[in-house]
Amino acid sequence: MLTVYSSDHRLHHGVELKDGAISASFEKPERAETVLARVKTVGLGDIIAPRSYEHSDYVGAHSERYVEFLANAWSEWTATGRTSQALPLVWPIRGLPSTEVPQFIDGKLGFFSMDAGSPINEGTWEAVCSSANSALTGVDRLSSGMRGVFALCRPPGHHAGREYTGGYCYLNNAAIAAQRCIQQGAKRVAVLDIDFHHGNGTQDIFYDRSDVLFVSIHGDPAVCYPYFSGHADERGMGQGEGFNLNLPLPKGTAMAEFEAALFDASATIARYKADALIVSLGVDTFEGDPISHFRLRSPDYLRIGEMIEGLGVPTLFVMEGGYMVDEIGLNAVNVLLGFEGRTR
Ligand code: OKP
Ligand code: ZN
Repeated sequence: MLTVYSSDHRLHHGVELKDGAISASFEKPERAETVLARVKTVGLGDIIAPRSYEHSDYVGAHSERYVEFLANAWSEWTATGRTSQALPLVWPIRGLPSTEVPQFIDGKLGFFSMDAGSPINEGTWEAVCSSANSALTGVDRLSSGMRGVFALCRPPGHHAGREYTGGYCYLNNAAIAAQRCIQQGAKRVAVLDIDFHHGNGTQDIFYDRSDVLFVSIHGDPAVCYPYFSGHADERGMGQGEGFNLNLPLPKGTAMAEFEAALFDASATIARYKADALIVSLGVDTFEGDPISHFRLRSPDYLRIGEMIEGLGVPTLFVMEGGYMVDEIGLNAVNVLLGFEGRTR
């Protein structure tokens, strides 16, 4: 399987607010390096750099004003004399009257974010573009006839909505990829999100559309981040009604129950008869993940890959979460080996 990877992801690194204190972010450069090392160790296939794309290639999944905000945020922030990372501190929660985009950067940061989990540094935008460009390059390879491609994206994307950052995410790489498939003539695209956390951003982007089916297996939002999205009764709206499927599972879920949910997800995707499949590949479902609450074990990821292959659809894997640095490479690449039938 072909891997698309850019070392530009290293330009982005940040800190996070956790347990009431600032600490180094779990979403760190070593994550992608560990996955890349595993791709090489098993000889998964060629590794190529993404080509470059225009900002307009991110519009569709996102709004133009949001992409502009991201591109300019660091320079607007530093223009006020600040030198450390840009973070929001006030949000347009329900009940506050104004729906206008503020003119000052501090207001914009709140307007265009769901939480304080996506800090912006000097190199953030360049890294974010390289991540989205890896997904876009993956789509372009799929359309030239490949059965499966791996976009080794970092930072991740599935919490980023049409107009907001959140949960380490800026541009929604999977959604940008799905949108490109549609632009290139696909009639139906399915996005399967198997990261531990609900892909609220992808759901947001396609919620009112029937040309992109979104299916997500994740920790129950009653007790898991992102808390405000991911319940089973969120099924889409308007044209998109019935084209959004959430399969929340309790904390502590192991492979037997996860596999049953993946079976249901697969049946829904098979009925949809998708022309292309985008997999939001998070491996924070692993039993040792430091910020998540499922109990999958390393061999389980081979089985997951096999089941995804069984759908028989050209598939782009887009890297999302996974925070136990030592095993993230093993687990992510196990999904890809399972897809390729290399299970022993
Ligand atoms: C990004 B991805 C919960 C803290 C949540 C944000 C998690 C973002 C996960 N204790 N912090 O879906 O892997
Ligand atoms: Zn996650």
